[in-house]
Amino acid sequence: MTLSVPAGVIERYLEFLPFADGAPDLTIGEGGTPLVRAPVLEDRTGIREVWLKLEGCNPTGSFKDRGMVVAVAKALEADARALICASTGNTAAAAAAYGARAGVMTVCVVPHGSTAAGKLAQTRMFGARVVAVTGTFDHALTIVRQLAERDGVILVNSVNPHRLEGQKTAAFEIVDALGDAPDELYLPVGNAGNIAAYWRGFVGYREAGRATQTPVLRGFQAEGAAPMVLGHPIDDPVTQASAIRIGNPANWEEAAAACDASDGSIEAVPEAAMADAYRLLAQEMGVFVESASAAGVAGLLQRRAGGSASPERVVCVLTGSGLKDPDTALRESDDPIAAPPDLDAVTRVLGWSD
Ligand code: AN7
Repeated sequence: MTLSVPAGVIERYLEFLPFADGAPDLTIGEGGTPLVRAPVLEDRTGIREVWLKLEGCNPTGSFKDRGMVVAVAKALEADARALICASTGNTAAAAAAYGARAGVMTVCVVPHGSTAAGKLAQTRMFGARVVAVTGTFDHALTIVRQLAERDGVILVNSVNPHRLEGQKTAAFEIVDALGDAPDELYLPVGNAGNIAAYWRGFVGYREAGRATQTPVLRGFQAEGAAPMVLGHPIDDPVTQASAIRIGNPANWEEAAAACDASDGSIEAVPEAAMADAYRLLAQEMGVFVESASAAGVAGLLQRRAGGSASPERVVCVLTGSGLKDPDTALRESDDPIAAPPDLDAVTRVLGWSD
């Protein structure tokens, strides 16, 4: 009997990816993430179908793995000596994992004190060299762009075109699962790579005759870190959602063009709305995401409350796992109830005594 081995995104979508000489042998099992219905959101919004794309189920717990596997495979083709990235955490974890897998040194420059614990733990365990700068993500990106001018040092941020090529595979999976593109796609926007990548994917599939339509793109930035909503970069982005604390998105132009072409929008969501969506996803849907990932759901609820026209089928992209950021989860949830180790005491603290 032949066992079928789950392939990664390169093998599954090779014809749409930039590998002229066949698939490189690199995967940690990225892609193939669940797409699940969200009846709670259908009830709340009146939309016939609301689907959640659980990108936290990727090997390192975020959507970044899709782009990183392609970027690192291309870096190997180019005889990379080192990979380098700036990151709010998830790019770093993905770069470090694929760097480890490929046997290439990885350097990650992160903003000091604002990288979620799970992301740092992963990145360190994968053996990356981590530099924490006393500044923002935007400072870190400026620095790594310059370091990447050195021989053999490959920048694996989403300004690396291969990253977005890999990330577009998420759009393919959605169409493959639903039979066509949804009417609207909701997702958080930080460096604005993912929204651009989805657009590439949906357009590519339509051009290949695999979908009849492309979705309206609905991107959401945190209110205190919303340069694309304000229309200018900001020096000091502020949000609890550290993944998207970015003041000058590197993919601004491509993302804005994609949004316009889709007849879509980039809007701001308040902190409280993101926190509500973060808890709602966990407590009523059993889906534990990191807080940035809840921005798309917060945006969906905000638009419906504003009375916007109702699409029939929407997908919310949940970009990262809740395990990435245990500190926020512990802050936003109930403390355990302390009790001595006996039945009566536990019964009493539960309020179950007769
Ligand atoms: C969970 O890891 O920028 O708009 O350095 O981690 O494509 O940047 C992360 C971004 C959304 C925003 N959700 O995506 C990084 C980084 C999560 C994220 C985004 C990020 P882009």
